[in-house]
Amino acid sequence: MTILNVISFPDPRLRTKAAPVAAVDAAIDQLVGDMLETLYQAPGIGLAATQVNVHKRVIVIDISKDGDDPLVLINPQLEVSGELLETQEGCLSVPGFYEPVTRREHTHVQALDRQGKPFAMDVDGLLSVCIQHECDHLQGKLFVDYLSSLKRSRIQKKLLKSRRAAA
Ligand code: GNR
Ligand code: NI
Repeated sequence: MTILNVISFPDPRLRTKAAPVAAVDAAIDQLVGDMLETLYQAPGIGLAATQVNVHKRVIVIDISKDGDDPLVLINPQLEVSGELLETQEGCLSVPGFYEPVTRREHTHVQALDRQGKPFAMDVDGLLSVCIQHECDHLQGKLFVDYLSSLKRSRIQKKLLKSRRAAA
């Protein structure tokens, strides 16, 4: 397995819309394995293929404390419902920034698992937030898009500055 490079805001590749996976084959299994390794190493609670510059509808998530409960979503389809709730969100592609984002409470998701088998689940809480956040990535959307343009441009400026300093 390989740790993949996670691209960060404002990289325009994060704006790419991911294509559906046509077949859950060995190449997709390898991608899922590499994404899980990248997620655990980061560490993070979710990773969308978009963030590793692969523009396919693949997501990996693990919100468990011990990092031993991976959830793989291929070609996810979401229906959100319920109350609006605000959560502090962060993103591996926006390192170091945490800001409140308002989303719907419930998520119904249908997807294929790592074996290509369809499944569905209804979730709330952090898992619901995380699935919505990851599905946004597959559409080229980032949590900073929910913030004011002033906040977003400040974050962009700081990230570009720290990247220049690191280079
Ligand atoms: O690791 C992550 N933590 C997180 C916290 C609150 C809301 C969403 C997230 S997802 C993020 C990992 C990431 O960037 N996934 O795309
Ligand atoms: Ni993210």
